[in-house]
Formats: sequence, structure tokens, C-alpha cells
Amino acid sequence: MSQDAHRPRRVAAQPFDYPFELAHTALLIIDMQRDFVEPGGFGESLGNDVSLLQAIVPTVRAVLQAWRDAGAFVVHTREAHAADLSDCPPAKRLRGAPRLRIGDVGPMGRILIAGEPGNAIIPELAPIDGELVIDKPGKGAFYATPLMAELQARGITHLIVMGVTTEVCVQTSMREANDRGLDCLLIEDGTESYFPAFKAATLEMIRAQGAIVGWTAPSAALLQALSDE
Ligand code: TIU
Repeated sequence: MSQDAHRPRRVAAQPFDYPFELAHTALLIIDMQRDFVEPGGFGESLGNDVSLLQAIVPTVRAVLQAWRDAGAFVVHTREAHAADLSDCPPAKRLRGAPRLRIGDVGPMGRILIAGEPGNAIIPELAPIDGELVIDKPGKGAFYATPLMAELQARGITHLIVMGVTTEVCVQTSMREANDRGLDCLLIEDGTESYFPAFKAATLEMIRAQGAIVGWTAPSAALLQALSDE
């Protein structure tokens, strides 16, 4: 890493500035996979309008590009289960009355199964060489995954978080990260929910009580911090 990677930087965030160094910070992009963002996947099978989520793709892409240009570490996650469903609790598969259950065959292959077309990260945000991809069986990115060990091996102490959905996999992952001692900043326009009220409430509860879970900031504030000399 260059000297510049160790320079202290600050994002104008809520509830107060977020300090970070590129050398110790990863960009964590949660579950920007076809299952949640495109019609015919898991998200739509649960009865949701997926078009809401598609709106953040250009913003997530712009931040990802700036982060790559800065030479810092990127992690992508996918909510994914093994083909034999051995890592999918029956409670998760059988709850409710979705149009298609996890493992059923849909228009993009088997729902939420690793390696199926619908499980792929959308092409606009596809991982490149050197980026880590974590398949996670739960909503949180740390539960039953090697993520914490991978971060520790690289000296990562800070996470900049984007992805979907705000109150489900994003918030769960941020709470898991916070309990593990990581300082997390959620990019407000780089995350979305099928329920706008849930997104708004999640942003508020994350930064309440003196950043009880973490910080929030618009993407422009992060891009400014990356371009500051
Ligand atoms: N249903 C919903 O809002 N989300 C999920 O099931 N997974 C993620 O958030 N990735």
C-alpha cells in the first residue's frame, strides 16, 4: 500500500464525521445479485417490487469505481445456499407463502442457490480480480462465513457499506460488524429497501444514540473524502 493509503481521511457523515484510512477500510457491497434486483428472483417471489432497488445501481457503481481507483479493498456478498440446501434451515425455506421457495426452479434458475444465474452479482457491479466474494447462508455477512478472518488477515478495521436490502441484510451485517469492533459507514444513496419507510427508519436507528451501530453519509461525501488532497 502507498503512503497515501495511510493518510487520515474524514467523511462528512451523521451523527458526526467518520474518520478512516484506506489501508484499513474495505468497501462491503451486500447482495447486489439478480435474485434481489431483477424480476423473477427471490425478492420478487416474496411479493416485492424490485424496480425500487434497481435505482441505486448507478450510485453503487460510481462509488465502486472510485474505490477501485483508490486501490483499496473490496468485498462483495451474495445470499446463497448450497445446491443440496444443507445450509438452509427448514424454517427459512418453509416460512410464509412465497410464489417460489428457496431451491425451487424459477426463471433465473433455482432460487437463491449458489452458481445459478439468479445468484450472480448484477453485471454492472461484477467483481474483478483481487476482490473477495463471500457467499452467506444468512442475512448477516459474518454468520457462518470466513469474512471476519479475511478482514483481520488484511488489517481491516473499518467498513464502508452499500447494497440491499437496507433493513434486512445490510442492517444485520452492520450490527454483526459493529459487535466485532468494526467502524461502519452506510452510504445512504447506495442502499435501498422494498419499503422506503423501513430504509428511512434504518438510517435513523443506525446513527442514533451517538452512532450506536455506525455512521451514515451520502455517496457524494465519501467521493469528496476520496478526492481530498
Ligand atoms: N427480503 C429482503 O428484504 N431481503 C433479503 O431477503 N435479503 C437481503 O436483504 N439481501
